Amino acid sequence: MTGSFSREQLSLYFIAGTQDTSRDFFQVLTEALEGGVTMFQLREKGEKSVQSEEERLHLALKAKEVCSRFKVPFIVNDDAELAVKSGADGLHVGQEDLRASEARKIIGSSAVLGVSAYTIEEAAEAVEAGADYVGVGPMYATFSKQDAKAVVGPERITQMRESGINIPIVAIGGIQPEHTKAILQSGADGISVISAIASSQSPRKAAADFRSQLI
Ligand code: TZP
Ligand code: MG
Repeated sequence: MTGSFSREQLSLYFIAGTQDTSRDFFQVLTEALEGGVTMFQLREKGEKSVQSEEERLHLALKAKEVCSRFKVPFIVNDDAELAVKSGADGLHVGQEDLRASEARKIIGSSAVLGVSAYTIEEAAEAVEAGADYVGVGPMYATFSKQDAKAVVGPERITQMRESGINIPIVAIGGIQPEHTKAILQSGADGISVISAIASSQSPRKAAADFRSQLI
């Protein structure tokens, strides 16, 4: 795994799995990358996702290949073994997944490690465990995560910054292009998006709309 990672790469972080797209998954991914996505996370989750280990590896290898054409980091959600096997650039874990410190041991020091943090305490723990960035949300109401917690809004990011969390932060949950400015003003380095890009009729245009708000 490679480990070059910068705050700018979090600007427009697209997250998706096959369950999030009604059209061909790789077509959607390619168009999103053409529109200006700066990082991608493969998040196969739920009943409609690909279940077999072999198929997941195939999917990850292909997604990694597509991302590498655009020089965009490829991150795997939850599954450290899949991240290693596919040669992903990094791994993202939630609070209910593998512990961040364990994840770091498995993926090594040069891979990118992202951790979901709902509270200031969780963010501080993630920093301690060696996270490269934290994902904070839900910012707004979301339909893409069944067990999503109550909305926290951009204020939570401001609180984290005020309490001294200084690693890169990416906001998540219900984000539309018009939310971008408020989120960046709260202290985030970028936004992560599932449905506003994955369910769009034109993922390219959706990604470009976000990009135009990020300047
Ligand atoms: N974690 C917190 S909210 C969320 C995740 C994975 C879902 C974000 O999806 P969307 O469609 O951008 O609201
Ligand atoms: Mg998870």
